[in-house]
Amino acid sequence: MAQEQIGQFGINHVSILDKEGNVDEKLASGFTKEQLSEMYYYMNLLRKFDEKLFNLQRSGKIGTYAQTKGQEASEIGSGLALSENDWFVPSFRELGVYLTRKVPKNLLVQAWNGDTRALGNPNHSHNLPISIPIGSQCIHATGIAWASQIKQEKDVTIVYFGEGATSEGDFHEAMNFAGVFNLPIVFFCQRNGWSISTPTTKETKSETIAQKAIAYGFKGIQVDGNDVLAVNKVTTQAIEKARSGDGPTLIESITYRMGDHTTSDDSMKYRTQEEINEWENKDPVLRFEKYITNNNILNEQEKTDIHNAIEREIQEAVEQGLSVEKPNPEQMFEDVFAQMPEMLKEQKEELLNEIIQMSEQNNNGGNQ
Ligand SMILES: Cc1ncc(C[n+]2csc(CCOP(=O)(O)OP(=O)(O)O)c2C)c(N)n1
Repeated sequence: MAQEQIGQFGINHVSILDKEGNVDEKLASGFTKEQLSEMYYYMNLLRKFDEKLFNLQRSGKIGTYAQTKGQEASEIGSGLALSENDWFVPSFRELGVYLTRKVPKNLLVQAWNGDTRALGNPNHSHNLPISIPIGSQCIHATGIAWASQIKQEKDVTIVYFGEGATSEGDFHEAMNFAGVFNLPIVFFCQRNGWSISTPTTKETKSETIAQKAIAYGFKGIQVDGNDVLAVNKVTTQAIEKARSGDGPTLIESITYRMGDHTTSDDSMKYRTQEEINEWENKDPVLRFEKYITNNNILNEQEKTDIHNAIEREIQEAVEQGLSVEKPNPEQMFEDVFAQMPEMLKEQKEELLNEIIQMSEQNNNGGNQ
């Protein structure tokens, strides 16, 4: 029996900022003041907007909400690496990427209030709506990237998902196809520790998520997802690689979901306060704040101006988003298929009949 090693595979982990806000100067050089200010604005906007949406749910003003707290660096660092025409394919926890894509904030309030008109592609922008079925958006993203390749367009597609999605067939089919066709796509896994109550260690036996790319013939890379500079650098490189025709990358962004899974969850039933405290020490927003302050990138006045602008913008977005007239229930059947299939037509009819019956009952009740 003869044995020889026919391949050797490894995964790199990238970080630039440590948790005290100190940087690896060699890796940090190259970011301009403008870029760093933009990151500072978006990281803080996301933290504040997320808090606001959470409070709106708690006060009964919007429906179920999925917090992004803790994932600011992962979302802002990657979102800012995209060009306007790139395709953004989210799951449901990418509020920060929507912000960097300049989707109006009032529409985001509206969307989390259950209004399907809000993110239904009103301007034919390259930002897809929130996707709830875990992993299914990976297939859509691969299809979009394939279309860009066939049309010889230079747009890159980025698809976001949690590590839970990597247990779904859809993720593997999308990755395989992307590898075989060398598609212009970046798979961005926000590995945030938990898939509702399932920890990452029960999700996969793999040491890293990034190594799953090796099986499909392309590069996987791991990044400190609480380090906005590292995430931005790694994502920029992956996007450039895809744009120049060198195919897909899988990015594993290691971060932590500091809040509950959604406002319907109570994470204290399955994780400890010690674990949360440990990650609070690596808070991406505070870490970046230390870097910005210690290196005098922004002075106190500049920071105050940014925070005041954020407060104002959120206030306006909430006022506008909540004052929109409620959609007609039929609306949720629109914009799904170009031609509505029979099954959906029947469901729509059934709903309309139920609404008529309910309103008749209410009217009768009111007359008694
Ligand atoms: C196909 C499918 N199965 C189950 C669910 C229920 N579900 C909603 S969120 C979730 C966990 C997702 O975890 P992960 O992909 O890691 O993303 P995270 O919530 O951590 O951002 C599950 C199982 C679903 N939405 N879709």
